[in-house]
Amino acid sequence: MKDEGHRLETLCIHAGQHPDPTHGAVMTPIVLASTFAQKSPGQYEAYDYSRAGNPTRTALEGCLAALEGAKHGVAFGSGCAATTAILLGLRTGDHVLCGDDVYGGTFRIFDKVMKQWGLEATFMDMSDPAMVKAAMRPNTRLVWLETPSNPMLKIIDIAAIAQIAKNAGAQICVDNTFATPMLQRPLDLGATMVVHSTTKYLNGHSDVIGGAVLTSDDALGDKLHFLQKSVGGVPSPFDCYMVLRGLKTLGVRMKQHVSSARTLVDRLVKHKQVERVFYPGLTTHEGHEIAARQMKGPGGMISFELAGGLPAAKAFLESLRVFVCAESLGGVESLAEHPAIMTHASVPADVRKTLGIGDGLIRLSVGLEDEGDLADDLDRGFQAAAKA
Ligand code: P1T
Repeated sequence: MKDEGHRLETLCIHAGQHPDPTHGAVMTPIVLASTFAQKSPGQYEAYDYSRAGNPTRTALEGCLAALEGAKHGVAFGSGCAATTAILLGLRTGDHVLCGDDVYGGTFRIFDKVMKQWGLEATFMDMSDPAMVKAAMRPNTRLVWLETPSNPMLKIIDIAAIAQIAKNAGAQICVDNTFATPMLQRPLDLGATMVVHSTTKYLNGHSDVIGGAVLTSDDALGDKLHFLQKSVGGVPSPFDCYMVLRGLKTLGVRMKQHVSSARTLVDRLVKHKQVERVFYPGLTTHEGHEIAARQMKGPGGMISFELAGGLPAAKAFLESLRVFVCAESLGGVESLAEHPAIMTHASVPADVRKTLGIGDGLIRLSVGLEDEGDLADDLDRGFQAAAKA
Protein backbone atom coordinates (compact mmCIF):
# COMPACT_ATOMS: atom_id res chain seq x y z
CA MET A 1 0.00 0.00 0.00
CA LYS A 2 1.23 3.49 -0.77
CA ASP A 3 1.19 5.41 2.51
CA GLU A 4 0.35 8.85 1.12
CA GLY A 5 -3.01 10.37 1.85
CA HIS A 6 -4.30 7.72 4.23
CA ARG A 7 -5.61 8.43 7.69
CA LEU A 8 -3.90 7.29 10.87
CA GLU A 9 -6.19 4.29 11.54
CA THR A 10 -5.37 2.96 8.06
CA LEU A 11 -1.64 3.66 8.43
CA CYS A 12 -1.60 1.70 11.72
CA ILE A 13 -2.62 -1.41 9.77
CA HIS A 14 -0.86 -1.00 6.44
CA ALA A 15 1.99 1.54 6.47
CA GLY A 16 5.41 0.10 5.70
CA GLN A 17 3.89 -3.29 4.94
CA HIS A 18 3.32 -4.96 1.59
CA PRO A 19 2.22 -8.52 0.76
CA ASP A 20 5.36 -10.67 0.64
CA PRO A 21 6.46 -10.89 -3.05
CA THR A 22 7.52 -14.56 -2.73
CA HIS A 23 4.33 -16.10 -1.32
CA GLY A 24 1.86 -13.25 -1.17
CA ALA A 25 1.71 -13.56 2.62
CA VAL A 26 -0.50 -10.76 3.93
CA MET A 27 1.34 -10.56 7.26
CA THR A 28 4.91 -9.25 7.30
CA PRO A 29 7.32 -12.20 7.48
CA ILE A 30 9.64 -12.42 10.47
CA VAL A 31 13.02 -12.56 8.77
CA LEU A 32 15.28 -14.06 11.40
CA ALA A 33 18.43 -14.22 9.26
CA SER A 34 21.39 -12.43 10.80
CA THR A 35 23.12 -12.25 7.42
CA PHE A 36 22.23 -12.13 3.71
CA ALA A 37 23.86 -13.80 0.68
CA GLN A 38 25.92 -11.57 -1.59
CA LYS A 39 26.22 -12.33 -5.34
CA SER A 40 29.78 -11.10 -5.33
CA PRO A 41 31.68 -9.39 -2.47
CA GLY A 42 29.85 -6.16 -1.70
CA GLN A 43 27.01 -6.91 -4.15
CA TYR A 44 23.68 -7.35 -2.42
CA GLU A 45 20.16 -6.05 -2.82
CA ALA A 46 18.78 -4.28 0.24
CA TYR A 47 20.42 -6.05 3.17
CA ASP A 48 23.83 -7.42 4.10
CA TYR A 49 23.71 -7.92 7.88
CA SER A 50 20.79 -7.61 10.29
CA ARG A 51 22.40 -5.13 12.67
CA ALA A 52 22.63 -2.74 9.71
CA GLY A 53 19.16 -3.55 8.40
CA ASN A 54 16.47 -6.21 8.44
CA PRO A 55 13.26 -6.47 6.39
CA THR A 56 10.95 -6.91 9.39
CA ARG A 57 12.58 -3.92 11.05
CA THR A 58 12.24 -1.87 7.86
CA ALA A 59 8.49 -2.57 7.87
CA LEU A 60 8.18 -1.40 11.48
CA GLU A 61 10.29 1.70 10.84
CA GLY A 62 8.14 2.54 7.83
CA CYS A 63 4.93 2.15 9.80
CA LEU A 64 6.12 4.27 12.72
CA ALA A 65 7.48 6.97 10.40
CA ALA A 66 4.15 7.15 8.55
CA LEU A 67 2.21 7.45 11.81
CA GLU A 68 4.35 10.37 13.03
CA GLY A 69 4.41 12.00 9.58
CA ALA A 70 8.20 11.47 9.41
CA LYS A 71 10.49 10.65 6.49
CA HIS A 72 12.76 8.44 8.57
CA GLY A 73 12.12 5.81 11.23
CA VAL A 74 14.92 4.23 13.26
CA ALA A 75 14.00 1.40 15.64
CA PHE A 76 15.91 0.40 18.75
CA GLY A 77 15.90 -2.38 21.33
CA SER A 78 14.31 -0.14 24.00
CA GLY A 79 13.10 3.41 24.55
CA CYS A 80 16.26 4.02 26.56
CA ALA A 81 18.44 2.78 23.67
CA ALA A 82 16.61 5.22 21.37
CA THR A 83 17.25 8.07 23.82
CA THR A 84 20.92 7.10 24.13
CA ALA A 85 21.38 7.00 20.34
CA ILE A 86 20.07 10.57 20.08
CA LEU A 87 22.49 11.72 22.77
CA LEU A 88 25.41 9.91 21.11
CA GLY A 89 24.85 12.26 18.20
CA LEU A 90 25.88 15.19 20.40
CA ARG A 91 29.43 16.22 21.36
CA THR A 92 31.32 16.69 24.58
CA GLY A 93 30.57 20.18 25.88
CA ASP A 94 27.09 20.34 24.35
CA HIS A 95 24.23 21.36 26.60
CA VAL A 96 20.78 19.76 26.71
CA LEU A 97 17.75 21.51 28.13
CA CYS A 98 15.43 18.88 29.48
CA GLY A 99 11.93 18.99 30.95
CA ASP A 100 12.02 18.40 34.70
CA ASP A 101 9.28 15.79 34.70
CA VAL A 102 10.51 12.91 32.57
CA TYR A 103 10.64 9.12 32.96
CA GLY A 104 13.12 8.25 35.75
CA GLY A 105 15.22 6.15 33.37
CA THR A 106 15.53 9.08 30.95
CA PHE A 107 16.64 11.31 33.82
CA ARG A 108 19.22 8.66 34.76
CA ILE A 109 20.68 8.60 31.21
CA PHE A 110 21.13 12.38 31.25
CA ASP A 111 22.24 12.64 34.86
CA LYS A 112 24.40 9.54 35.37
CA VAL A 113 25.47 8.22 31.97
CA MET A 114 25.92 11.12 29.56
CA LYS A 115 27.41 13.39 32.21
CA GLN A 116 30.47 11.10 32.17
CA TRP A 117 30.86 11.89 28.48
CA GLY A 118 30.89 15.62 29.14
CA LEU A 119 27.31 16.33 28.16
CA GLU A 120 25.64 18.88 30.37
CA ALA A 121 21.91 18.76 31.11
CA THR A 122 19.65 21.29 32.83
CA PHE A 123 16.24 20.13 34.01
CA MET A 124 13.48 22.70 34.12
CA ASP A 125 9.75 23.21 34.15
CA MET A 126 8.97 23.98 30.50
CA SER A 127 5.37 25.08 31.09
CA ASP A 128 6.42 28.70 30.55
CA PRO A 129 8.10 29.18 27.12
CA ALA A 130 9.63 32.50 28.25
CA MET A 131 11.58 30.62 30.94
CA VAL A 132 12.77 28.11 28.35
CA LYS A 133 13.96 30.93 26.12
CA ALA A 134 15.88 32.45 29.03
CA ALA A 135 17.49 29.10 29.88
CA MET A 136 18.90 28.48 26.39
CA ARG A 137 22.69 28.72 26.27
CA PRO A 138 24.97 29.28 23.27
CA ASN A 139 25.96 25.58 23.49
CA THR A 140 22.39 24.26 23.88
CA ARG A 141 22.10 21.75 21.04
CA LEU A 142 19.03 19.83 22.11
CA VAL A 143 15.76 20.57 23.90
CA TRP A 144 14.12 17.43 25.29
CA LEU A 145 10.60 17.17 26.59
CA GLU A 146 7.79 14.80 27.42
CA THR A 147 4.21 15.97 27.06
CA PRO A 148 2.11 14.71 28.74
CA SER A 149 4.98 14.08 31.13
CA ASN A 150 5.69 11.07 33.29
CA PRO A 151 4.28 10.94 35.95
CA MET A 152 2.73 14.38 36.60
CA LEU A 153 1.02 14.68 33.19
CA LYS A 154 2.41 18.17 32.69
CA ILE A 155 1.59 19.73 29.35
CA ILE A 156 4.19 21.63 27.36
CA ASP A 157 3.44 23.82 24.37
CA ILE A 158 5.36 21.95 21.66
CA ALA A 159 4.96 24.63 18.96
CA ALA A 160 6.17 27.43 21.25
CA ILE A 161 9.22 25.49 22.49
CA ALA A 162 10.02 24.27 18.96
CA GLN A 163 10.13 27.88 17.77
CA ILE A 164 12.49 28.84 20.59
CA ALA A 165 14.78 25.88 19.86
CA LYS A 166 14.73 26.62 16.13
CA ASN A 167 15.62 30.28 16.66
CA ALA A 168 18.57 29.17 18.80
CA GLY A 169 19.75 26.58 16.26
CA ALA A 170 18.95 23.68 18.60
CA GLN A 171 17.07 20.47 17.88
CA ILE A 172 13.94 19.60 19.78
CA CYS A 173 13.01 16.04 20.66
CA VAL A 174 9.57 15.18 22.01
CA ASP A 175 9.03 11.89 23.82
CA ASN A 176 5.57 11.03 22.51
CA THR A 177 5.19 7.77 24.42
CA PHE A 178 2.21 8.87 26.57
CA ALA A 179 0.21 10.45 23.73
CA THR A 180 1.09 8.26 20.72
CA PRO A 181 0.63 9.66 17.21
CA MET A 182 -3.08 8.91 17.49
CA LEU A 183 -3.42 11.81 19.94
CA GLN A 184 -0.48 14.09 19.14
CA ARG A 185 1.98 14.55 16.27
CA PRO A 186 4.96 16.64 17.46
CA LEU A 187 6.65 16.86 14.04
CA ASP A 188 3.57 18.70 12.71
CA LEU A 189 4.09 21.20 15.54
CA GLY A 190 7.74 21.87 14.66
CA ALA A 191 9.69 19.22 16.59
CA THR A 192 12.90 17.95 14.96
CA MET A 193 12.38 14.40 16.19
CA VAL A 194 10.04 12.20 18.14
CA VAL A 195 11.17 9.40 20.44
CA HIS A 196 9.01 6.47 21.58
CA SER A 197 9.20 3.67 24.00
CA THR A 198 7.36 1.23 21.74
CA THR A 199 7.17 -0.98 24.84
CA LYS A 200 4.06 1.02 25.79
CA TYR A 201 0.96 1.90 23.75
CA LEU A 202 2.47 1.26 20.32
CA ASN A 203 3.03 -2.43 21.06
CA GLY A 204 0.22 -2.34 23.57
CA HIS A 205 0.42 -5.85 25.02
CA SER A 206 3.25 -5.66 27.60
CA ASP A 207 5.30 -8.31 25.84
CA VAL A 208 8.02 -6.33 24.04
CA ILE A 209 10.72 -3.86 25.04
CA GLY A 210 11.43 -1.49 22.16
CA GLY A 211 12.03 2.07 21.09
CA ALA A 212 12.18 4.30 18.02
CA VAL A 213 13.17 7.73 16.76
CA LEU A 214 11.24 9.43 13.95
CA THR A 215 12.39 12.49 12.04
CA SER A 216 12.00 14.23 8.69
CA ASP A 217 15.49 15.76 8.86
CA ASP A 218 17.52 13.82 6.26
CA ALA A 219 20.93 14.46 7.87
CA LEU A 220 19.60 13.45 11.28
CA GLY A 221 17.92 10.36 9.83
CA ASP A 222 21.24 9.29 8.25
CA LYS A 223 23.08 9.95 11.49
CA LEU A 224 20.61 7.89 13.52
CA HIS A 225 20.79 4.97 11.07
CA PHE A 226 24.58 5.20 11.28
CA LEU A 227 24.44 5.14 15.10
CA GLN A 228 21.90 2.30 15.06
CA LYS A 229 24.26 0.20 12.92
CA SER A 230 27.43 1.28 14.72
CA VAL A 231 26.35 1.04 18.35
CA GLY A 232 23.96 -1.80 17.62
CA GLY A 233 21.07 -1.38 20.06
CA VAL A 234 18.69 -2.94 17.54
CA PRO A 235 15.38 -4.76 18.19
CA SER A 236 15.02 -8.41 17.17
CA PRO A 237 12.96 -9.23 14.06
CA PHE A 238 10.47 -11.03 16.29
CA ASP A 239 10.01 -7.93 18.48
CA CYS A 240 9.60 -5.78 15.36
CA TYR A 241 6.85 -8.12 14.20
CA MET A 242 5.16 -7.99 17.59
CA VAL A 243 5.10 -4.18 17.56
CA LEU A 244 3.75 -4.18 13.99
CA ARG A 245 1.02 -6.56 15.12
CA GLY A 246 0.18 -4.42 18.14
CA LEU A 247 0.12 -1.25 16.03
CA LYS A 248 -2.75 -2.62 13.93
CA THR A 249 -5.18 -2.01 16.80
CA LEU A 250 -3.62 1.21 18.10
CA GLY A 251 -6.46 3.35 16.72
CA VAL A 252 -9.26 1.50 18.50
CA ARG A 253 -7.20 0.90 21.61
CA MET A 254 -6.43 4.58 22.12
CA LYS A 255 -10.09 5.55 21.78
CA GLN A 256 -11.03 3.12 24.54
CA HIS A 257 -8.05 4.04 26.77
CA VAL A 258 -9.15 7.69 26.62
CA SER A 259 -12.82 6.92 27.18
CA SER A 260 -12.19 4.67 30.21
CA ALA A 261 -9.66 7.10 31.68
CA ARG A 262 -12.26 9.89 31.48
CA THR A 263 -14.79 7.71 33.31
CA LEU A 264 -12.35 6.92 36.12
CA VAL A 265 -11.19 10.53 36.39
CA ASP A 266 -14.81 11.65 36.90
CA ARG A 267 -15.01 9.31 39.90
CA LEU A 268 -11.56 10.16 41.26
CA VAL A 269 -12.16 13.91 41.34
CA LYS A 270 -15.26 13.38 43.50
CA HIS A 271 -13.66 10.91 45.91
CA LYS A 272 -13.05 12.19 49.44
CA GLN A 273 -9.80 10.20 49.79
CA VAL A 274 -8.33 11.81 46.68
CA GLU A 275 -6.50 15.08 47.28
CA ARG A 276 -5.65 15.91 43.69
CA VAL A 277 -6.05 14.39 40.25
CA PHE A 278 -3.58 15.02 37.43
CA TYR A 279 -5.19 14.48 34.03
CA PRO A 280 -4.92 16.78 30.98
CA GLY A 281 -8.63 16.34 30.22
CA LEU A 282 -9.63 18.16 33.42
CA THR A 283 -10.41 21.82 32.82
CA THR A 284 -8.64 22.51 36.14
CA HIS A 285 -5.43 20.84 34.92
CA GLU A 286 -2.61 23.27 34.31
CA GLY A 287 -2.00 23.18 30.58
CA HIS A 288 -5.49 21.89 29.79
CA GLU A 289 -6.01 24.52 27.09
CA ILE A 290 -2.72 23.67 25.41
CA ALA A 291 -3.58 19.97 25.59
CA ALA A 292 -6.97 20.66 24.01
CA ARG A 293 -5.19 22.50 21.20
CA GLN A 294 -2.27 20.17 20.50
CA MET A 295 -3.81 16.78 21.38
CA LYS A 296 -6.80 14.90 19.97
CA GLY A 297 -7.55 13.43 23.39
CA PRO A 298 -6.08 13.58 26.91
CA GLY A 299 -4.76 10.00 26.94
CA GLY A 300 -5.11 6.97 29.15
CA MET A 301 -2.72 7.90 31.97
CA ILE A 302 -3.90 9.35 35.29
CA SER A 303 -1.94 10.31 38.40
CA PHE A 304 -3.57 11.17 41.70
CA GLU A 305 -2.61 12.06 45.22
CA LEU A 306 -4.16 9.71 47.74
CA ALA A 307 -4.80 10.97 51.27
CA GLY A 308 -2.91 9.10 53.99
CA GLY A 309 0.60 9.06 52.48
CA LEU A 310 2.72 5.95 52.09
CA PRO A 311 0.75 3.50 54.29
CA ALA A 312 -2.46 4.34 52.42
CA ALA A 313 -0.75 4.16 49.02
CA LYS A 314 0.76 0.76 49.81
CA ALA A 315 -2.54 -0.62 51.12
CA PHE A 316 -4.30 0.73 48.03
CA LEU A 317 -1.84 -0.89 45.61
CA GLU A 318 -1.67 -4.19 47.52
CA SER A 319 -5.46 -4.61 47.50
CA LEU A 320 -6.10 -4.13 43.75
CA ARG A 321 -7.26 -7.20 41.83
CA VAL A 322 -7.89 -5.97 38.29
CA PHE A 323 -5.18 -3.30 38.11
CA VAL A 324 -1.77 -4.97 38.41
CA CYS A 325 0.78 -3.22 40.58
CA ALA A 326 3.65 -2.98 38.09
CA GLU A 327 5.91 -0.54 36.27
CA SER A 328 5.22 0.34 32.63
CA LEU A 329 2.05 1.48 30.88
CA GLY A 330 0.07 1.45 27.69
CA GLY A 331 -0.90 -2.22 27.64
CA VAL A 332 -4.35 -3.74 27.34
CA GLU A 333 -4.21 -4.56 31.05
CA SER A 334 -4.56 -1.78 33.63
CA LEU A 335 -1.50 -1.07 35.73
CA ALA A 336 -1.08 0.94 38.92
CA GLU A 337 2.22 2.00 40.42
CA HIS A 338 3.94 4.16 43.01
CA PRO A 339 6.30 6.51 41.10
CA ALA A 340 8.40 7.52 44.14
CA ILE A 341 9.32 3.89 44.91
CA MET A 342 9.09 2.41 41.44
CA THR A 343 9.49 4.29 38.12
CA HIS A 344 11.05 7.46 39.52
CA ALA A 345 13.29 6.05 42.24
CA SER A 346 16.37 7.26 40.31
CA VAL A 347 15.17 10.88 40.62
CA PRO A 348 16.69 12.38 43.82
CA ALA A 349 14.20 12.67 46.69
CA ASP A 350 14.42 16.49 46.87
CA VAL A 351 13.73 16.79 43.13
CA ARG A 352 10.80 14.39 43.44
CA LYS A 353 9.40 16.54 46.21
CA THR A 354 9.60 19.71 44.12
CA LEU A 355 7.88 17.95 41.24
CA GLY A 356 5.06 16.70 43.44
CA ILE A 357 6.06 13.02 43.27
CA GLY A 358 5.15 12.38 46.88
CA ASP A 359 4.45 9.30 49.00
CA GLY A 360 0.72 9.43 48.21
CA LEU A 361 1.11 9.74 44.44
CA ILE A 362 -0.30 6.83 42.44
CA ARG A 363 -0.09 6.50 38.67
CA LEU A 364 -2.67 4.55 36.69
CA SER A 365 -2.38 3.19 33.18
CA VAL A 366 -6.00 2.58 32.27
CA GLY A 367 -6.34 -0.58 30.21
CA LEU A 368 -9.17 -2.08 28.21
CA GLU A 369 -11.02 -4.08 30.86
CA ASP A 370 -14.65 -3.33 31.66
CA GLU A 371 -14.93 0.20 33.06
CA GLY A 372 -17.21 -0.95 35.89
CA ASP A 373 -14.69 -3.57 36.98
CA LEU A 374 -11.95 -0.95 36.97
CA ALA A 375 -14.07 1.46 39.02
CA ASP A 376 -14.93 -1.31 41.51
CA ASP A 377 -11.25 -2.14 41.81
CA LEU A 378 -10.39 1.46 42.67
CA ASP A 379 -13.14 1.37 45.32
CA ARG A 380 -11.50 -1.76 46.74
CA GLY A 381 -8.24 0.19 46.90
CA PHE A 382 -9.87 3.14 48.66
CA GLN A 383 -11.46 0.86 51.26
CA ALA A 384 -8.08 -0.74 51.99
CA ALA A 385 -6.39 2.67 52.13
CA ALA A 386 -8.99 3.95 54.63
CA LYS A 387 -8.05 1.15 57.03
CA ALA A 388 -4.27 1.67 56.71
O1 P1T B 1 11.48 0.98 29.03
P1 P1T B 1 11.94 1.56 27.72
O2 P1T B 1 11.33 0.92 26.52
O3 P1T B 1 13.43 1.63 27.62
O4 P1T B 1 11.38 3.06 27.64
C1 P1T B 1 11.84 4.10 28.45
C2 P1T B 1 10.80 5.18 28.53
C3 P1T B 1 10.94 6.29 27.72
N1 P1T B 1 10.03 7.30 27.75
C4 P1T B 1 8.96 7.24 28.54
C5 P1T B 1 7.97 8.38 28.56
C6 P1T B 1 8.75 6.13 29.37
O5 P1T B 1 7.65 6.11 30.15
C7 P1T B 1 9.69 5.08 29.38
C8 P1T B 1 9.55 3.88 30.25
N2 P1T B 1 8.65 4.07 31.31
C9 P1T B 1 8.30 3.13 32.24
C10 P1T B 1 8.80 1.91 32.29
C11 P1T B 1 7.29 3.58 33.22
O6 P1T B 1 6.67 2.76 33.91
O7 P1T B 1 7.08 4.80 33.32
